[in-house]
Amino acid sequence: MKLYMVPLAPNPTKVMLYIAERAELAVEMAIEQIVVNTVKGRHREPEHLARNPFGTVPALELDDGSHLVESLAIIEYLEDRFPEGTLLGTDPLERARARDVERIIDLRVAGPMGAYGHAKNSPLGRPPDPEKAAAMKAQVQTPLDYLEGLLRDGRPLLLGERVNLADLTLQASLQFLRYVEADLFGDRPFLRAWDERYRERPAAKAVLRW
Ligand SMILES: N[C@@H](CCC(=O)N[C@@H](CS)C(=O)NCC(=O)O)C(=O)O
Repeated sequence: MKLYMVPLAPNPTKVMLYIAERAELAVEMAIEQIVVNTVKGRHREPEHLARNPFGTVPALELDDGSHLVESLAIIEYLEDRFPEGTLLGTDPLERARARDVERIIDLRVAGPMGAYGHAKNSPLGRPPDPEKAAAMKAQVQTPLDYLEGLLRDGRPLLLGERVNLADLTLQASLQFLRYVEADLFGDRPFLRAWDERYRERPAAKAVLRW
């Protein structure tokens, strides 16, 4: 299999962290990682559009040459195909809680965080937009409070002792914020401690560049 990705972007980073975390559990999925240079616009060229008509990364090329183009579907496929030591767990409620938190992060935090980063200091050269930055900052307050609340019981990671998809999804967005030198955590000491802790993990050290 081949993963078409670009290192800084949150959705590919989530999948890259996932592959690295599974490798730490000795699950080798033999996925070649190939950079699509989005800064040079390669994701909008025919070669990549043939893989993914929506022109986004990541895209996972399967052994039959077909592609999966949604990061969550890619991860769930890999969970199902390599079921030893999965990150989502095996108990139905455990899996549901993990997906619940992952969806909250992806739908309520990741989008506004990305938009906030671009509004503050866009690496794509978009002009600063203080009004949009303020609106995005306001949007993430309730979900960040929710995540801070989860960690307040002393658990090391978002779902407990074991690393979970939720940790990867949040960390993938945070890398982008770090790159643009922005911070949205405010006065949330548990999230800050979680961030430091997660970035000490071998998988994080292998994947995160910022
Ligand atoms: N829902 C998709 C979103 C993919 C996506 O929007 N990827 C971004 C990078 S994080 C991208 O390729 N952006 C380039 C563009 O939209 O032009 C997923 O979860 O994989």
